[in-house]
Amino acid sequence: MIPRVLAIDDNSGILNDFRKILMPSCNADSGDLEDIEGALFGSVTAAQPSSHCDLFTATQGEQGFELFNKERLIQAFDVVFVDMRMPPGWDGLRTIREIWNVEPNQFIVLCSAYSDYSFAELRAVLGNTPNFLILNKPFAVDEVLQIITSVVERESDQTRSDKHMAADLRVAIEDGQLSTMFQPLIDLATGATVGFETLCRWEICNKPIAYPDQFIDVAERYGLIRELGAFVISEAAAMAKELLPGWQNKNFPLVTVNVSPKQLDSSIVDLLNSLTAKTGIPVGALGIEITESGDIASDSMCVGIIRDIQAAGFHILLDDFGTGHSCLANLYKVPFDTVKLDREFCMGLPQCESAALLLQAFGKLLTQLGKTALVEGVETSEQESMVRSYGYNIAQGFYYSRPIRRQIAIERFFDDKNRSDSRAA
Ligand code: G
Ligand code: G
Ligand code: MN
Repeated sequence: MIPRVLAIDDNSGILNDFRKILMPSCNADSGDLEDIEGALFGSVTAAQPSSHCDLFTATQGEQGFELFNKERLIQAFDVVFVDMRMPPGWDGLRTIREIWNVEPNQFIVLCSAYSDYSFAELRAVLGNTPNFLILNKPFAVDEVLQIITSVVERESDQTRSDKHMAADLRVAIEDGQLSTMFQPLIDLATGATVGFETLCRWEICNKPIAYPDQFIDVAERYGLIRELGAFVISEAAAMAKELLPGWQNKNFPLVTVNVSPKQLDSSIVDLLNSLTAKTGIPVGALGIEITESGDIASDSMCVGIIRDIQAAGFHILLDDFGTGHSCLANLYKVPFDTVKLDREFCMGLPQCESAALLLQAFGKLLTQLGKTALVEGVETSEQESMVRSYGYNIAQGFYYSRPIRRQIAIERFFDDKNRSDSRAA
């Protein structure tokens, strides 16, 4: 892949030199600027054909940021070079801050001819990030090429492809390309659908662009999980509003939504409250599934926010319990209403005796702790009978349904309700 580079400098002579170094096959304006080129870079003939980059240039900070913001949506930049002083507009520091504001992992090289700030001062102002370098002017051709080569090579193929996925995902979020599916949650006592888990999808014409396991992880690492989460939560609230007339089991939410611990900041409580106020759904109709990644119980900020969400009236579920970072202390230190046993256990049934024993013991424990016990991954009627006998309240799995589209989910919910109504009558 050809490295993508942006150079922002108010000296058009320097930009021209960047063109000569990085786009040797294109003829930059030659002639009048060749004199200063020698002074700054030495000979540009050192550039090899392999040094070819996709180069973008701007002469002012604002203009450079606008170009960055537009082009990053098409493809991420590998390196951005920013001049320190660019009167009359934004200086280098302001420009860098604006760029990091929209793309926190962008690798940036600050080019400075003057020691306006010491390296330590710049670090103090800009924060300690590995994605930052200072290049003192005048610099040599080789230095520019080496920086670009090392940044590009430093990144494994995986990192580069993640970075591109992050750029695409940002566009997908902004352009409304994400969608949601809903998987039924079944009351094991009555067999009725009591609610749905909301699951995010990234598809075009029903073909996945990427699976949630991949893009949720990328969203978390590239600062996109809040925007993605806000979309999914608003879809969940809209779904809950549709289902509201059929809500019977008020101890259990109509719709749940996955929230990763990285989304847990104080803004999430405001977001949830404003959505319930806007849609008019009772807060208890929404459930928040907290994925068990890391040790939530020892993270006092995380626990505090979960408590705030619960105090506001939302139902809290602990997701994927029993695998990964499962911490038993979560069961009493964090106020979960429902615990979802990871599908791994149920999928071991009926052959695996240990899985059966663990499920049985956890079922009993959760009941004694006063939690709603939900088991995931039910794929057969035999598994269903077993988990029902172990005291689980709610089940989820392919035996009942795969995640389905919203309209189908709504029809199924009200069909189920009609059936259970006629059973009761
Ligand atoms: O739907 P699927 O089984 O492919 O989902 C894979 C994983 O992605 C699940 O563990 C699920 O919790 C997670 N996931 C799906 N949608 C969302 C979402 O909207 N937000 C978060 N944080 N995780 C999600
Ligand atoms: O981790 P979380 O509970 O969010 O995962 C939900 C995902 O688990 C769903 O999107 C779905 O794709 C998957 N899932 C749900 N039920 C089953 C099941 O019975 N078997 C398998 N293999 N996967 C399931
Ligand atoms: Mn989940």
